[in-house]
Amino acid sequence: MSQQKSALQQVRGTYQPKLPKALKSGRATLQSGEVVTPAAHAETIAKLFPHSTGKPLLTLVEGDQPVTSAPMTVGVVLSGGPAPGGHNAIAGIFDALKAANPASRLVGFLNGPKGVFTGKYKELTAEIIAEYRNTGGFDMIGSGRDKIETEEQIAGCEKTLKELGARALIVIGGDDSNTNAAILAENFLARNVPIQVIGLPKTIDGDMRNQFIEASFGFDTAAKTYANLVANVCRDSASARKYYHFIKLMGRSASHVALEVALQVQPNYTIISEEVARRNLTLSQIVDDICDMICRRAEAGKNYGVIVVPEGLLQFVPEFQPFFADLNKLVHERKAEMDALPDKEKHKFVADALPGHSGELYRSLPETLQEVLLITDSHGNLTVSQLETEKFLIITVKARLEELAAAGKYKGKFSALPHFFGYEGRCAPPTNFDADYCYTLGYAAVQLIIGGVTGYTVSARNLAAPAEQWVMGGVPVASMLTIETRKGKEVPVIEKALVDPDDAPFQAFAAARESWKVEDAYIFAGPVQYFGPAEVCDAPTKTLELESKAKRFG
Ligand code: FBP
Repeated sequence: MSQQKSALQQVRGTYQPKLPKALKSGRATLQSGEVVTPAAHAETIAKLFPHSTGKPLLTLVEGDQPVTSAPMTVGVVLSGGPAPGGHNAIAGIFDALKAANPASRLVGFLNGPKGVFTGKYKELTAEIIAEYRNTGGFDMIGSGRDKIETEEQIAGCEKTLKELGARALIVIGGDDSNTNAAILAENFLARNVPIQVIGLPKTIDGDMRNQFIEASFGFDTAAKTYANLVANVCRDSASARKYYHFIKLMGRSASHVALEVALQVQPNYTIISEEVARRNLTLSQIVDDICDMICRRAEAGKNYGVIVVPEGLLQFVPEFQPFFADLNKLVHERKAEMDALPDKEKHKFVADALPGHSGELYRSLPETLQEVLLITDSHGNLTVSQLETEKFLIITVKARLEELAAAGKYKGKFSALPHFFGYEGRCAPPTNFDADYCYTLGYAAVQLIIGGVTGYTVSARNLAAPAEQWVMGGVPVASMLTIETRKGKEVPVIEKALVDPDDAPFQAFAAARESWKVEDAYIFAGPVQYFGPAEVCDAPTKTLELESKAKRFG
């Protein structure tokens, strides 16, 4: 990385993240609460995680004694896609370790979980940490999408951690990575290996959340960064008045990012995948609704506008659901045969091998979609970031508008441009919220380690309030697990929290969206601000604000 720093980077490097009161006091202690059990498949999960189930919720409260510890070595690993604030999480871990005992050490595993089981790491010194405070990205130690799952991988982790004399491993990741942390913790507990494993909730997708973890880190910065970009496109659209912009936003299956951007910016149309599933909307119904808006805007003399599309959309469209199930099965059962074929033949092979309607649907898709649909990541997730859903929608909307024009029902001009905003936001410098939140998560993780805890994810509540009032603690990972079919097998995973159409954020969007269709009601979010009034710089997301007002988290 470049040694040169921008003026903003230099000043921002000196920002001291805010900590909640209990942590700031230096006397945080753990208070046990109720025992929590999984909402579904409780018995199966108890059998798979006998040593990690039946554990209580933990809350960090201000105690009487300063937090101290014997010198210890802790390892940290970043897992999955980057999310703004990862470096601050590591800085929080470092500072908390040193505050408890200046002789403690922090080791960073390189390039994701593989760094743990293959023993690739570096010691994180005060100088290294100082370079990365309040910066975006995961480049301090790198990340990766490998899993820690097989016996060999678990044995590799144990070997590395024992060689280092590590007391604990902190896994910074999303639902899949925290699940892996639970597997590792259970394995160590079962064999009396004295190494603790703690998870931190990371993902810009905002889908690793529940009543104990109100937000995953990185969502705030990523959504605000995209909101600024989408608002800029809205203004360009209203200025040039000649394009429809179809903007796909990252977020994997969940539409939290799209919904948050819609609430912040009020573009003309936003698709929410979870609503599509709830109302069983077919692709042609979605397209008809978009075309209806385009016709109405044309009548008002507006042949431009902005349409936001969540990247996971196709997985929620009812006619695509059996298709994805068939495809998933095929890709995993006949992978070797497929891999041996050149692309063109592979697509024909897939179309022929898929049953009935699924085969026809696959055959009807553009080649770029056909290709991407065959790729999954190491966790069995579809690589939706590469699915050009926005282009597919443009083609489909255009075809429908031509039919309407031929029938004399549409007289406008349709010129559309595709965009995809994802990588533009995942490594943005963290907002004050994420800078504070990540630092706090890291700081809290160390308190859990000192408290002797393992198999927990750091929990965070009251996040819509100022940082001083956040309530941190720990939630047993096993209590957040459910059973899902991945790569054709039933496996324990943390359930992804999708947008709930009954919750306050979607309800607020649904109540307002009709008036955004023909009016240009755009709100210009503006770039993230780091210096200035708290209402500008420290504001939580609309999602958190609305949920907190509706007392979603009680
Ligand atoms: P995770 O936080 O779950 O790792 O994913 C974040 C994300 O940005 C998703 O929104 C996106 O679909 C995916 O990563 C893309 O990552 P990749 O480029 O590795 O496919």
